[in-house]
Amino acid sequence: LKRVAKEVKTSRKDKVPWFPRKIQDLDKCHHLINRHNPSLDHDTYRICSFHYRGDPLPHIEYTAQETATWREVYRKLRSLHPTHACAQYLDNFQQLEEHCGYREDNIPQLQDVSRFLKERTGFQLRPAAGLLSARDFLACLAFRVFPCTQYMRHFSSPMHSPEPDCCHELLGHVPMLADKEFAQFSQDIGLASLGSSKEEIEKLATLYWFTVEFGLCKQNGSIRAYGAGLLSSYGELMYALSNQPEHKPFDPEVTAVHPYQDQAFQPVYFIAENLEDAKVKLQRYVVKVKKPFALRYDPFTSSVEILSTP
Ligand code: HBI
Ligand code: FE
Repeated sequence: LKRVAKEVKTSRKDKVPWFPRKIQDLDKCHHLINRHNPSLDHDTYRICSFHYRGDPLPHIEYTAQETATWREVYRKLRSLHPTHACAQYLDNFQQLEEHCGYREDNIPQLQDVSRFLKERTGFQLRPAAGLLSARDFLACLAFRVFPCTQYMRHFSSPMHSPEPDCCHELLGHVPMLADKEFAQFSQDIGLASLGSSKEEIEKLATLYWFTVEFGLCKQNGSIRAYGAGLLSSYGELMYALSNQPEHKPFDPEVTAVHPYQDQAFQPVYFIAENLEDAKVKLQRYVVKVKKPFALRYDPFTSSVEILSTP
């Protein structure tokens, strides 16, 4: 108790919010927002549990109804991807079909997907019981851990889910997390968030929103989607690449403070030259984020070293 009191006192003095220093600390990063979503029926909650590091990823027996919802979403999205998704997404999706049981009649298991990602980019999945706070969510990315919901959206609206669900994670995020540039980009947003102020977290969450969720990029003279919110939404994917919304070039300074929409389609999307360019631009942006210390990620121990303190 004395030690805790001392830590609280020190962190108050320095005004640095607590943050995880090593991957094991992520067990303390699962604060949920809207814990009980009325759109998810009672049965869904059999799939919402807290997960601690080291526990095996739960194997879920999905019901016939859940699998039917998956099939519908899978078919519909797959018909659009060849013309709307970026090349990295398409290539990795093919790998997931070969190695991880991605099929219209099978919902892949997180254990298999996590093992695959670990081999490709070092990312691993951690089951999440719902929407995490931005701070906790971004902190996980710093350690190449991706929080992943495992439950299925309600069957009454297969093409829409108000919260992330396994369709969004598996069909939206996972293929991109197997890409090296994208993995580094995601981790860099996460590392920038550690110990940052509330205002800075808000900017990083906005950057995350317009890139990892709703990002577009140029590819061979056309525009393609790499954001998971687009790749997992038939309606918004078509709309984003139509001439209806505004398209602006990705510029972290501008993107980080742009208002965003989480109840309807975005009025604006940001287009990156390519994923590597987005990564380089983000790296230039995050070094300017003011913090009283510098951090270095050590991949051998999955921990962050504090390089300088005030
Ligand atoms: N939580 N489980 C989960 N999945 C997300 O994609 C997610 C989240 N919390 C916050 C969040 N995304 C973003 O909107 C940003 O606030 C980081
Ligand atoms: Fe998401």
